Amino acid sequence: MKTIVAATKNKHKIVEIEAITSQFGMNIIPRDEAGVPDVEIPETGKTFEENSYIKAYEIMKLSGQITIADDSGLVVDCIDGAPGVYSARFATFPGIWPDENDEGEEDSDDRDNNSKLLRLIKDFPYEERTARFVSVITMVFPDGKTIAARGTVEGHLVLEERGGGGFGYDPIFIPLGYDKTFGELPAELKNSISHRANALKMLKEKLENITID
Ligand code: ITT
Repeated sequence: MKTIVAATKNKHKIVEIEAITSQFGMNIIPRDEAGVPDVEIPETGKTFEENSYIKAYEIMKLSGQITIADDSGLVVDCIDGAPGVYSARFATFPGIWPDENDEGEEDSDDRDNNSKLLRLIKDFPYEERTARFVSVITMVFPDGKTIAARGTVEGHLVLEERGGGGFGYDPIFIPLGYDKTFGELPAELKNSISHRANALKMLKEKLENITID
């Protein structure tokens, strides 16, 4: 397999994607190392699949190389699936579950996103605080051929942040079958059961069934 460009600008995702794919012998390089200029790709899609394709296709055009993108997020059942595709922008995206503490900044950081989510779910009992992480990985080849794979991991949310590992919503997410959050569990464990791991494993299976020039 040739070198594959990762379309993401999120350093945590890069580390996880490299750790997971190194086990299948894929050689991933971040977009900046592939000479891709520091442009923002607008995520205008309404689904993880649409946004994942937009990012992979645009970065493939700029790099001229096989590219993968990850579009991911947390889907929380008791608040109608929010933040979903708006996970990275939850605390500041206009009109998405607005709350009086929103500051109206362009980018939201993990702490603001987590505190907004915790305010919204605080009155729900544990058994109703079910959620899943979703990752859609799309691989686009220079000839336009596209392969996409969706991975999920189910779990529950806790009402205070626990652990300093991972990123994003990890400190409040307990994967099903465990009693610790992704922020507390070792990175190797997260990388063996996560939504991203499941999507990348499925992508690998799909790649084994197609012919690549
Ligand atoms: P790129 O678009 O450059 O890849 P991004 O962080 O903006 O980076 P997304 O639009 O896919 O990526 O948003 C993903 C958000 O979902 C991320 O910022 C976290 O808030 C959340 N998320 C995704 N995977 C996660 C994980 O493994 N652990 C915790 N939070 C996660």
